[in-house]
Amino acid sequence: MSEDSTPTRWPGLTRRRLLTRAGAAGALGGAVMLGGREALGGPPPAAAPPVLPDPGLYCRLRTASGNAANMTVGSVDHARNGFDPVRLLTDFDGGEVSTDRSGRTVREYRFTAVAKEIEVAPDVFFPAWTYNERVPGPTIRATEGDRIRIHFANGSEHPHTIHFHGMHPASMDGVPGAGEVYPGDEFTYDFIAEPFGTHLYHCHSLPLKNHIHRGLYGAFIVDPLQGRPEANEMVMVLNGFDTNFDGENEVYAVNTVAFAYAERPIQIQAGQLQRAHVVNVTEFDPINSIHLHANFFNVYRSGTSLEPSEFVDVISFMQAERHMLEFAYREPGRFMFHAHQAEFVELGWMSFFEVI
Ligand SMILES: [Cu+2]
Repeated sequence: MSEDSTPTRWPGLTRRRLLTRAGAAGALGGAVMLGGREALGGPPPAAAPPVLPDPGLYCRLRTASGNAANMTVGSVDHARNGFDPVRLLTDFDGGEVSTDRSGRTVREYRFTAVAKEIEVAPDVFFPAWTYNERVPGPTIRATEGDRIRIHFANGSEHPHTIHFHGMHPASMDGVPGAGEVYPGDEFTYDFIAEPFGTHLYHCHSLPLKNHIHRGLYGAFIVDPLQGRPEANEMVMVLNGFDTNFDGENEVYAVNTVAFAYAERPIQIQAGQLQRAHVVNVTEFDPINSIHLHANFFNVYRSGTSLEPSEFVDVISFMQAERHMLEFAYREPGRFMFHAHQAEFVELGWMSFFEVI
């Protein structure tokens, strides 16, 4: 299979067909085949139209030996995308900082909505709608009580908003009628960052799921006034991409690119406290999850407490649900973490920590 074939957008490829094709392709390996059949509850009915081989698919997926990890073949051009999942992990944006007359910290941001084609897996492109040409949008980070001012310009062809999960006046809610911005217009969202926690923002124009799944979302982290113990912090936005617009995701990821941290494991130190802000924005599937191998983590639901509520090794997320997780690895080694829905794993949501 040639690697230099023209990138396709898989116009006729549904997730059902993708999985069926995977099942039909012995070369792909058992994990993908089993996953496809389990996910579909059996082979397609006899009356189903014939499934033709997708010329690029077999090249793009493989089952790696060693860690039994599904991965993609080839790599995504992060420079072309303009963002790199490895950098997104720790790319916290405190904005342009000033102080108002009362002594309050003010953090200002400039967001622009623009359409941009992004590569979500090698040679798999998605016509995204973005904040500042990246998916997810910038990770806004503030301390509770800071004033947030987001100057939002709409450089796209559709109306959009920025709706924050947090506390704010109705006029700042970022919904149709309160902060919706038409193409070419601008609006400034202005509110106090509260409560502390791991939050998110997303477009709230209609139809809602279409605007969200196109890529208009990001993390919004508000730190408690008293701070938290020193840790290595990272942001993980769980997302999916319906690349053929059939109402189902074909690709799943953490921070947009399928298998990004399987290709390049996240380097962390043994014994060091890790703090992950995990936000689920996956549309079309009612639930997502995260599971760490060989370890357990403390859960701070929505990041809104200073004390953990659970100590587990897997936790689920509804859309917009988020958890702050804290954990440490005792010994060096390579440890998987992934969704515990096997289908999501096979379609991109599989990652590693490289503990050194
Ligand atoms: Cu929108």
